[in-house]
Amino acid sequence: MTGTETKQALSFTDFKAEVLNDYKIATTSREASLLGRREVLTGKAKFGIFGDGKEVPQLAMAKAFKNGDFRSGYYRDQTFMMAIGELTIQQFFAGLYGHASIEADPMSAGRQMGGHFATHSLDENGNWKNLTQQKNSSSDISPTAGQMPRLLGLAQASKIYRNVRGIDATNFSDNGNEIAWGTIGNASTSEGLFFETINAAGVLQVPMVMSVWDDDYGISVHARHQTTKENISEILKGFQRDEKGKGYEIIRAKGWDYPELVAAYEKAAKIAREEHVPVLIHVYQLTQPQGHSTSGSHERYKNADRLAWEGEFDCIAQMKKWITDNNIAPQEELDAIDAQAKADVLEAKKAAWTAYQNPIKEERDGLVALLKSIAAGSDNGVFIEKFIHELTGIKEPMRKDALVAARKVLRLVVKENGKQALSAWIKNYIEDIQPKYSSHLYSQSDKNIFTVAAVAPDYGDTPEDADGRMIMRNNFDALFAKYPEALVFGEDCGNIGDVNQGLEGLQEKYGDFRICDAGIREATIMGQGIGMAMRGLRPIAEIQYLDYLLYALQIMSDDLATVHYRTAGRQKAPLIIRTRGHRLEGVWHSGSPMGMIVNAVRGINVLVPRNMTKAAGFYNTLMETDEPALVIECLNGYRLKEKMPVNLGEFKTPIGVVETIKEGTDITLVSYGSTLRLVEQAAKELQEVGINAEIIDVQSLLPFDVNHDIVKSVAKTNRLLVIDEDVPGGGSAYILQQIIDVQDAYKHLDSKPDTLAAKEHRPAYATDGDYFSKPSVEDIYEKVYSIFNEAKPNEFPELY
Ligand SMILES: Cc1ncc(C[n+]2csc(CCOP(=O)(O)OP(=O)(O)O)c2C)c(N)n1
Ligand SMILES: [Mg+2]
Repeated sequence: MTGTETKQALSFTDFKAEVLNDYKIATTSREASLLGRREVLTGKAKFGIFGDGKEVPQLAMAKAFKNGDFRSGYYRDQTFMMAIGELTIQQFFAGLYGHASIEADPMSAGRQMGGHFATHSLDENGNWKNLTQQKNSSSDISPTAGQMPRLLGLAQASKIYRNVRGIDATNFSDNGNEIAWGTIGNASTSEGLFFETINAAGVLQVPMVMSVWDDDYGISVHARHQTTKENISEILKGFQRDEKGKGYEIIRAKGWDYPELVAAYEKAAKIAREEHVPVLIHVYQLTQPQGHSTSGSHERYKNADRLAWEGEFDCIAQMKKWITDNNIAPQEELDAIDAQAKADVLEAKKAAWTAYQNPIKEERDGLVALLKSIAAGSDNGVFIEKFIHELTGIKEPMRKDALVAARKVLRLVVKENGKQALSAWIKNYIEDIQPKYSSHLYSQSDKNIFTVAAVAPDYGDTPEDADGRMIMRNNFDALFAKYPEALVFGEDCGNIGDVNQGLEGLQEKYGDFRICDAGIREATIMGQGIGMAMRGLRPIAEIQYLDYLLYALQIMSDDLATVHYRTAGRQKAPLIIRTRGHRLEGVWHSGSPMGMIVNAVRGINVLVPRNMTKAAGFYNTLMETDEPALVIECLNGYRLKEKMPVNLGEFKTPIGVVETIKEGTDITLVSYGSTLRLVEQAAKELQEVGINAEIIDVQSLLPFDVNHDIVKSVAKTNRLLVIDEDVPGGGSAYILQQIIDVQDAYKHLDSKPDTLAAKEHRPAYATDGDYFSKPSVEDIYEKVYSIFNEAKPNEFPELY
């Protein structure tokens, strides 16, 4: 044998091994889907959504996917996760069962339904791992196209790492060579988030490879109802880069054609990685052998012809045919792989089930032993025995079964000796188990917000007054100098330094990668921030006005607020969102929808500073933490004078701590943001009639008054009024719930705890619109006065 022959022989062996290994992954993945569906139909798992029919393109994508790269995709990608070595069959089933353990189900510790994938960016202490040494997947979310905004940021991070000097990229990037790989279903491309992201990535020229898995359907709805011309790559043709300008490389590949797919992904990766040009791969002619999910069957909406075509063009069947037609391996060898896959999946499934059930059974057995001993000494022994019988009779127990029984039995023994032990068992059990379902909504690392100490602004020997916006600007200057990984972007942020000039001149100083204009596209501005924060940068995403946060609120709520929680602490996105609002002019520049926001974004800190120094202090604090936050600056505060601190970038407003801005004895007035100036004025006027109000600035809505200082004030004044500019029952109701319910302030009240909010409608335009829409100084005065009129009518006769 000559040298060349040996080489060729070896390379064919290698080639064959690689193809067969791919085939094995595909067929194993398929078997997992088939068995997974059965697990749901027999009641062992609750819901199943699988990747069958999409296996082969994912093998091709996995081949081109390198260490350091990121995926942002959706629930069909199990084969890809298996191919990159980040999902075992046992883990697949652990996820399906909802095994609440990060070791058993590394995707989400059982928090997400199966089919939602993730890798670990953080270790168990919340510290970054080296992301350049592993293959990364950002954690999936269920809202269709919700993976798109973050994808943009994941890709943009490479651009920043390649172009901005001075950032310590050790854990995050090798000169920006990483690709962010997106996947989406054909029907989900109908969402606005898809188009917004596609356009933004074209503008930004980021290394993003976007795959559309096109199976012609979105559940039962055919492409003719989804996509113009039923063809996403056809209608995106205008994005193709050409002599007229930069854009995309658009590639089409058939979903069952293994060599075509491998070539397509190789080409796409080269373009994106080397040139930082986004690529769209439209993978068409895919199928869905078992229909959309376990909640229905596709025979209801696919006709016989379609079903027959899907059978023939099933990507695995076609791959098999290609292997045999090209004499890479004989049919028998592939059949043997199929048989092995079946056996492997069955075995891994059993192992996952046992691992999932064993601890639950042990916990239940512990309870049963305790209940037996309690029953023996109880007057209600027979009834308790019945619970024991039922509990032990459950073949596949849940934790819920044990707790329900324990809590019901507790009622039976509440007056007996057995109570003590059972009540202790229940308390310990909940204390032990609850974190499995509730931990990591916020950071539990040593960089959580409570680890940063407050630092007061230092005004030096000769304090100077300045416009609020100058304090903001000078403080940002100090922050950008201190943190090379910090960057800000938003509408009008770059060239003019934001609409209120809080970033004036900083683009010239720090360059247009760090101080950057963005298109008018709030959701993807948010996504840029989420994705870049997930890759170690410290983005500040600016939403120009609070009223327009709604465009981004969905992605804040679904993605940013949940990322740490839904990965049980293994991913984070310490994004700072900067916006301005509360009070200016007209329906869309005066909103203060704080109730909506705090109720939509548990998992994000929500900060409402009353002036620019407080706001700047929040940014300084946040840069030292690893938590996401929304900071709402007062829209009408940029031209108001404040003293200029000398310790710019260093003074820190503590988070979750209220501030008493006026001491008083008669009533506690609680407010935040722009409204406080009116409250202060009203308090002055109330003083004239002998009502001495205490004013508390909440400052931080999430978290809320962690030291419970407000109740201490109410204990002193015995009266409480909460004032804000949201609708009635909005932010003020939230605050009242915190004070009355969480802090138990009702014990100290001599008058009804009250709220004063804006009108139910949006604020009308101009001075009178404002006066008749939002609480005014007179409204606040009269509300407080009426509380005293009720308590002491002689002293405070009624006004009306
Ligand atoms: C915002 C939103 N709307 C509706 C749904 C329910 N839903 C889940 S998957 C799906 C169809 C998606 O079809 P496609 O994008 O083609 O992906 P495929 O399942 O076909 O791979 C729908 C409507 C959802 N998850 N999110
Ligand atoms: Mg589809």
